[in-house]
Amino acid sequence: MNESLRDRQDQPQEPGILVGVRLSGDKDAWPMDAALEELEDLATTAGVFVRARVTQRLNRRDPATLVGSGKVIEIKTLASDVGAEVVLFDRELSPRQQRNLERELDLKVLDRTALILDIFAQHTRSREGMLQVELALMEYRLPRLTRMWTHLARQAGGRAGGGVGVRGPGETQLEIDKREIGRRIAFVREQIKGLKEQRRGSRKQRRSSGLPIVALVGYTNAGKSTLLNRLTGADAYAANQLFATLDPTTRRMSLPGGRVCLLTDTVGFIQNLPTQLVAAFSATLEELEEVDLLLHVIDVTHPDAIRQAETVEGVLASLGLGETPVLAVANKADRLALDDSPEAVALADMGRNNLALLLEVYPGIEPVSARDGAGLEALLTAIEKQMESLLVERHLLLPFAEGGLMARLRSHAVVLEEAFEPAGMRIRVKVPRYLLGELRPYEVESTVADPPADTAREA
Ligand SMILES: Nc1nc2c(ncn2[C@@H]2O[C@H](COP(=O)(O)OP(=O)(O)OP(=O)(O)O)[C@@H](O)[C@H]2O)c(=O)[nH]1
Ligand SMILES: [Mg+2]
Repeated sequence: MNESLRDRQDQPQEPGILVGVRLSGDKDAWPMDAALEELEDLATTAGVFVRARVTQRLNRRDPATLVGSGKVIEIKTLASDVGAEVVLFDRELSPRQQRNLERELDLKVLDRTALILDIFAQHTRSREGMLQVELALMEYRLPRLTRMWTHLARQAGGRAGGGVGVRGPGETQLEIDKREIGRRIAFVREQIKGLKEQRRGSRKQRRSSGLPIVALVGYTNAGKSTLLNRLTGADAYAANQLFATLDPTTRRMSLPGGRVCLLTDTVGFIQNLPTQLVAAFSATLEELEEVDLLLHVIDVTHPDAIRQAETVEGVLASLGLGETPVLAVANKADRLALDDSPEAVALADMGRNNLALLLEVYPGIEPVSARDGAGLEALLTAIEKQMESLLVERHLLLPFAEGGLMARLRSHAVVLEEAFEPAGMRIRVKVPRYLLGELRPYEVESTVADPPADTAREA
């Protein structure tokens, strides 16, 4: 269990238990222990204090209650022994299974999807994010509307009330009949469409600022927002919670050579993302399509660092970002050096072991500490080098009247040589591709014997 995650929770906590279920045919699934650790982190983030765990391996699922009737009785006894009020399943429950389980256990029963939705409902702030979460909640709850749910929802009456799984902007809708919800779903979809257009507009604007864009990606809680804050002086919300960031921030970042780029945060990834949330995610992840470089932030001290990194790679590939250059960052390296307590020693050992494994996959991985700043200069230099490798070389004769363009070249490009001539500045420069169109009118033949422009890319 993630003790520090639990320590920082400030909201009232609901006592609960976790139920892990594996079917014999489950392929690609995370090992039960790792999956339950993560479920506990999700539960803690959502405000549940986990008091016990139950696991079961099944040959076939029971269509009525997922687990067998004997297990249901075991869960009920355990829940009563530890005083649990909520039972969390590490597996999607059908609406029927959820209803039956709630009836038989006489407790609130939620699955992993409901838990993640609950966290999203608590953490999102932007209008588009709220609408996306409302849509996902309505779609999730519609087939699950039962007396118990509507009853709880009525009690809730606000974003924070009602406990885990019944919060969020959707709950007032639970009091209306399903047809009304259907109408609301259509309305929210329209609103989202409108906001999406707006976002495309502002994205275009950002692109036309001409600055290269670097995006922080990675598993949830890896330290992306902390790194953004550290590198740009932003004050984005960073916390020991899963999905702390749902509405990402973008800031300007200066590189050691004086060039400037945009650094943008993103929503954290997680294994086995519930389908209802893929749309909500992909909305913000669309922004990644135009990114010049991805910084893959890995919490090198996490017991599942390697599996998390693989999950992130999988999500990036599924988003069609397989070709975007990636620089791996091994974050929380400050925790590798602690040596005061046995726990710290064990953590540091595991972290070093992770780092060694990661080095095999990402030979250029940069160990850093977003918290204390160690390794960040080397990281910035590596970013700059990566960006430069994406530049192409051009020879230009720039009229003196184009002072603005010259200034942009100085901040966006690498000027290799320059000389005054009567007609303007003759310069040899390495430029990012997005400036090529603008520079075309001023391109001239090389005067010195230089390598042809195309080979400059590999330089
Ligand atoms: N020790 C240590 N802790 C760190 C470091 N970087 C981040 N953290 C902690 O890790 C936790 C998560 O940090 P965030 O920056 O919110 O992580 P994130 O990747 O943005 O997470 P989500 O937005 O939830 O996906 C916070 O408690 C940070 O203080 C680091 O370099 N060292
Ligand atoms: Mg964050």
